[in-house]
Amino acid sequence: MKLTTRNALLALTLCLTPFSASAADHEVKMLNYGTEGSMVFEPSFLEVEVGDTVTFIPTNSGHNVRSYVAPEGVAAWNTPLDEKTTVIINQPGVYLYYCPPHLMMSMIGMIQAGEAVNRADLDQKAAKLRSKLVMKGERLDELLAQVK
Ligand SMILES: [Cu+2]
Repeated sequence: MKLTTRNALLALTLCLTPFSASAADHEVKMLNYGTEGSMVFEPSFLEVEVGDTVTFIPTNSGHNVRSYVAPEGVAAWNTPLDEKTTVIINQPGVYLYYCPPHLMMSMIGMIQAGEAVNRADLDQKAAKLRSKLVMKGERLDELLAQVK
């Protein structure tokens, strides 16, 4: 009897392992100067799978990450300043975030997981955000153009 239970547990473990092994972590650096200019997230656009994680790395200091658009049911994030923080992307859709100290300089980024199910909400909120981008506002248009 004991042996049967053990075998059943082992079989279950083997079944679950491929799923947990497929979740990837993606790194986004917070930079004062990057290949796309000053005050940037790099890469600024990420395509991930649902279940993946994204880790924000404070390569330079003075930055943090606040979620602005996220699919329904996702808890908002507002990471501590200068702290490496990992978020789990557990709902399909598009996530738009920014660095609060450098919003005017368009320090923004986007994550797409699966289908862009919240596209209408994204476009509506992005239009509101656009008016707050004093410099390099075209970065938002470039990110929106990458949504599939
Ligand atoms: Cu910043």
